[in-house]
Amino acid sequence: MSALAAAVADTNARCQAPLDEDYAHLQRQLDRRRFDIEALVARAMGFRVAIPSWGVGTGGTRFGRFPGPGEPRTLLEKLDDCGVVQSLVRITPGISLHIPWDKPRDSGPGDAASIRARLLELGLSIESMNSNTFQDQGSQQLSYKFGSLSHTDYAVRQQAIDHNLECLAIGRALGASAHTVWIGDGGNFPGQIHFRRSLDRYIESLQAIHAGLPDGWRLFIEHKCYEPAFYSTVLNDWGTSYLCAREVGERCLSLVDLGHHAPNVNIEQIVAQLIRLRALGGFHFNDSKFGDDDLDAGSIKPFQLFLIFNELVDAEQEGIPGFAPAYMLDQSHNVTDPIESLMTSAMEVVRAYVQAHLVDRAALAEAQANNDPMRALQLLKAAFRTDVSPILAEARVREGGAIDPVMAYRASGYRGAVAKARPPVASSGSGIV
Ligand code: AOS
Ligand code: ZN
Ligand code: ZN
Repeated sequence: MSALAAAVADTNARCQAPLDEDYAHLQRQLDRRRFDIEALVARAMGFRVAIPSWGVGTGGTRFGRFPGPGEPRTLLEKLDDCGVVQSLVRITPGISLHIPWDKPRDSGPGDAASIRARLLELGLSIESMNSNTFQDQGSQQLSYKFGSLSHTDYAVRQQAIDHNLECLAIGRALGASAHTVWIGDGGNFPGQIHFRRSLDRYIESLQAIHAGLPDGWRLFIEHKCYEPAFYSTVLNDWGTSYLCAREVGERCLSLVDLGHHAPNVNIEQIVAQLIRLRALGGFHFNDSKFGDDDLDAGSIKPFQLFLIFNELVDAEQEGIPGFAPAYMLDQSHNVTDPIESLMTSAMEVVRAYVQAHLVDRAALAEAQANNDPMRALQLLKAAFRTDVSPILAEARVREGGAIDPVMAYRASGYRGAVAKARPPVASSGSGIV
């Protein structure tokens, strides 16, 4: 038995009795409220949120990066870490890759065949691809300093398009079915960018990428109102994202990264609008206080996360045609063990999903029809305040995961073991994310 499996068995044995007690108590409470706890466990077991390959490395800020011990140095090692997350939480079998950071080698360990084999072994799959035209790579001819897909120079745009097409080819070889494009294009000075023309060029470039999409794939575009350009960004908000997606093509959809909005923006309302417009492609979950995707999902604004899932579950229960958003974590781990952060965030996301199933929707509709805001809020709060932890833990146990994933992970000694096997390297490839 592996150290991880032994740690799961050992910690689960210690946590089982308290879980049984808490589960029975919650079941009585939910029975009273006429919710079927078994149906909720099934929901939790069916939930999926993907892990970004870059999330298993330490992130950083523009001031620096403080790598942790045993950082993965190759894609195969990143997959190993993703495998640990999945084996403990059991809702994260999907992985998202970033090219060129995760570009497979041409042959030998790390080539596409060995990656596919490792994925199979770990019970993982590649779900989506991400391009990188926000950094310059040593091997490229032209710089993205002044933009990529919207650059004024046709040759730079073409280089960026070609890179995206290469991502599609790599993704196809690895079994992916979606591609996310986030660009760093924008301006730092008034007048630097011609707003209308840069958007025209961006859309035209995306159309070329859309034309190269393999069958069955979706193309996600990710808006962001600031950074790395601080005065203006080319794809600045969800409305622009929606309009661009419509012009690009029918398989192009808008992706919402929770950290990419101005303070106080009502993200759950944006989510509802995009659902209504049949344009919601997916999510990058994280939390943020002031900046970008700096903080772990659910760590600062769990009620906002719940309200977002309230919209998603409402759409799911209504059976809106074509509603199939892709969920992924996208956050920068600066001071924690990335594996612990990813597990905790995945659990916070599924928690919000299950809580959203506890909204009494008929009563909510009635409160809305009767213009009774206090009743409406009470109904949402009743769902949000329910501690669904026993449901989530029960779902993990039934799938062979850990009742307490962080406890099991620490007990396994995984980080100490990989710290020995993976001596630090100058650059881990993931850089500052
Ligand atoms: C950047 O802010 C975006 O969130 C992207 O999703 C980006 O590709 C990712 O964070 C990796 O840097
Ligand atoms: Zn993102
Ligand atoms: Zn971001």
